[in-house]
Amino acid sequence: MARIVTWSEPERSTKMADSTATKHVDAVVIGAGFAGMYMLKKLRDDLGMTTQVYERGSGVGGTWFWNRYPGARCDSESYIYCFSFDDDLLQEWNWSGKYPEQPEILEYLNHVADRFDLRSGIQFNTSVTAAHFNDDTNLWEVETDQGDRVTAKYVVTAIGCISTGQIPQIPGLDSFQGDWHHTGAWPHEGVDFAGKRVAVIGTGSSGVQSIPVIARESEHLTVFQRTPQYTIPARHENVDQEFLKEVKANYTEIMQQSKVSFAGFPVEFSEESALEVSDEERRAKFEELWELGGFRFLFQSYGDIAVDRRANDTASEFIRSKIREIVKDPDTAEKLLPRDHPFGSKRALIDTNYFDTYNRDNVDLVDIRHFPIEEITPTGLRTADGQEYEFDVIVFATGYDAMTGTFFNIDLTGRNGVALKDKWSEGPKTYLGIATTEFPNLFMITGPGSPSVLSNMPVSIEQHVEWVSDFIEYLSERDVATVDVTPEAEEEWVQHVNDVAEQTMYMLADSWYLGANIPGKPRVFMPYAGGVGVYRERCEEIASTDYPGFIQSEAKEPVLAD
Ligand code: N01
Repeated sequence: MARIVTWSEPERSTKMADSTATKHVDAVVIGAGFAGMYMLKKLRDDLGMTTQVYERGSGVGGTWFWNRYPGARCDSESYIYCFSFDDDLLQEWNWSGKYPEQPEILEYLNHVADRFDLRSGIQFNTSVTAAHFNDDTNLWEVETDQGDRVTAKYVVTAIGCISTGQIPQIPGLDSFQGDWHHTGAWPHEGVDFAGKRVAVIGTGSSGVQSIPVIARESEHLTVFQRTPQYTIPARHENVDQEFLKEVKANYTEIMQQSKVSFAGFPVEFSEESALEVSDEERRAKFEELWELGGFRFLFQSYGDIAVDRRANDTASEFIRSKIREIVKDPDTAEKLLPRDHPFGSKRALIDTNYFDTYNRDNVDLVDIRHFPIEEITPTGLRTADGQEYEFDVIVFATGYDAMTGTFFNIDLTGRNGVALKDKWSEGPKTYLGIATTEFPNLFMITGPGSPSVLSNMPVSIEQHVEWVSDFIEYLSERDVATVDVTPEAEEEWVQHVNDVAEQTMYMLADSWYLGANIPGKPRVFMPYAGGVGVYRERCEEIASTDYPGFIQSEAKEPVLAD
């Protein structure tokens, strides 16, 4: 088993609520990132429900509160990485970077919290430890690590998809005399790398973003790579103010286009085939998109690179040729060439000077595919070929127990005490990624089985929050006591999620989408790959036809627990 990163802050409140008192609210929301913040606004302000949000951090922001590693920024362009629900908010906020940096996103979310008085509904420094559905009262009984006891008709999880960090279980970490950090639990005061020998383990999004910055700041950097990556230059720059003006003049249409698009971005996807053009034409298009930078290379080159291996090979080989071109040392270039999975089968990456970083004199690359790290020693680490390395700081960019890990950190039980962990022991099972059978009145924002991590997150988050809040309003108007998913609807959806995934390249890589990064985790493709627009249509159809697939039980007076 991997070690799970403990997320805590030194300033954590010592105040404990009176553990004997139970309060009642209409809804408990877990988490105060994009999802929890908007959910609070919808339930408390728009529907007038008593709503309590619990957030483990000392501030809002979720992912963007915790991920303060050097180089952390979003891969979605800033003008579409934001809420769209309020026109004034869209108009008044000015992004400075084309791809927003972590501090700027956190500033934005703090602005949203102030603007809509969200902090008053959030209890910070508080982790929900348990949520049990009581079959007699039809209420959720929620407990926190601060001693709170609360009953609620509804529980909404807004816990993020990638929020439980994992550190591989390598013996000896406790003996290490230097400092070590996981990218997702980065110290707020930052880490001073000056004059230090640093190891970065992992070359996913967090590694690829932090490696170039740490290389500049440290005396020496050694990167430990298990799987080489395809990554495209981001071509980051300051936001063009003329462009921003144009965006603001057309925000409604831009956001609407994103909502019905494939991945939550206002771009047309190419429908051309990479196999129906000449080699010269294809190379010219790849070159043009490489120069333009960002996800365009994936979205706007050729439609079949996501589904056809031969088409994909053309893009994969182009990127390999770029790596050979950029990286001067042929041995290092060779180690960096991704060959064991197709482009786009793991999370697509964009970078700033990633490959070029390996041309620096103070950077080394160690391939740990064949000789894994065997032990962390007091002074560094040792790999399976007997090589010893010495470090002052080790950075774990080793990812997350994604999509399900954070659910399992909560003792979550539904009808008849069934534990979610047991129910999902062979992989997550949901209807639409929003609800799961035997867990009545529990809604998940961007849960497994929804487009979530395969999309521009704020677009998918807003869609879920609005759908769930419309559903809760519908249920309240009809005085429904509990709503649960039918086993048939769940089975059918899970099958559909699997069928769609089978048609994609995603099945050809060992990725966290499939749980492959966590030893012992079932190999199941967790997000929904059918696209944001198609998914939205399905959700809307369900909402407009009295929610087939859900069982609405007759109203009965809830009995408040003592
Ligand atoms: O984590 P990852 P991440 N021994 O799982 C390696 C989002 N995100 O934090 O590929 C050695 O992608 C692992 O190797 P391998 C985004 O959705 C977004 O980087 O499994 N190595 C891999 O290289 C992203 O996908 C943004 O063989 C081990 C790395 O560690 C997701 O978060 C920024 C290992 C982990 O990569 C997670 O990204 C950051 C072991 N035992 C994150 N275990 C932006 O929007 C793992 N590795 C920009």
